[in-house]
Amino acid sequence: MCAISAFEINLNNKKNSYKKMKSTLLYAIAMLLTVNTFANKLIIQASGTSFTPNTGTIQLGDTVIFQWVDGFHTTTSTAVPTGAASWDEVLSSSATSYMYIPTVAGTYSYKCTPHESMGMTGTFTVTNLTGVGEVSKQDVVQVFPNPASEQLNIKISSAKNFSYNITTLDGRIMQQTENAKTDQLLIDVTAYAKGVYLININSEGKRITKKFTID
Ligand SMILES: [Cu+2]
Repeated sequence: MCAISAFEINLNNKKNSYKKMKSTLLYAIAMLLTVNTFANKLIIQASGTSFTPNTGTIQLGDTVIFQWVDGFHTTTSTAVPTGAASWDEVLSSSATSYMYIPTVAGTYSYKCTPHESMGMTGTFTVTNLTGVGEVSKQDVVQVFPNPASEQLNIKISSAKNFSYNITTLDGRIMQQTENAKTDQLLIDVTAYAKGVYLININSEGKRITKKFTID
């Protein structure tokens, strides 16, 4: 939102280049919408005797990917927030990545079991969705039935403009829509393969991610 304010000031100062600035502004808004539409990834590489980066902050709905670079390692949780899943996975030439999607905000600590004594540990922090307002409450968006097989209902109790996309767990976009304005969506999922998907809903700069299953 700061970027938009800066552009607005520029618009007032340079009226003769108004048209050019306007198209730049629209482009910037389009880019913001595009960026907000995707869940982010925190990629943590395991190499030598360290994780890189070994700290980081992400939002709920983002994905953590541990990537093997060399050697033999594990990624093993040592502390997770209450209600979050722990993990213990090998990272080696035959298991080169492990993906973890936090479902609870808080601080997560992990280690590499063989190299813990050499300081091969790390943490990441998962924050609730950015922005202020009621839309960050999980019950504002209902996705049902779950699991679904033919149609998915999305009910949004604050009928604001929103955009959404549906992705696979590894981030492949199944479909996306900008500027929906309704309190209920009916999505045809008959063409979806069985599995777990994420629906990311953006409304006024806030994001909610819900997981659902197709069976
Ligand atoms: Cu290691």
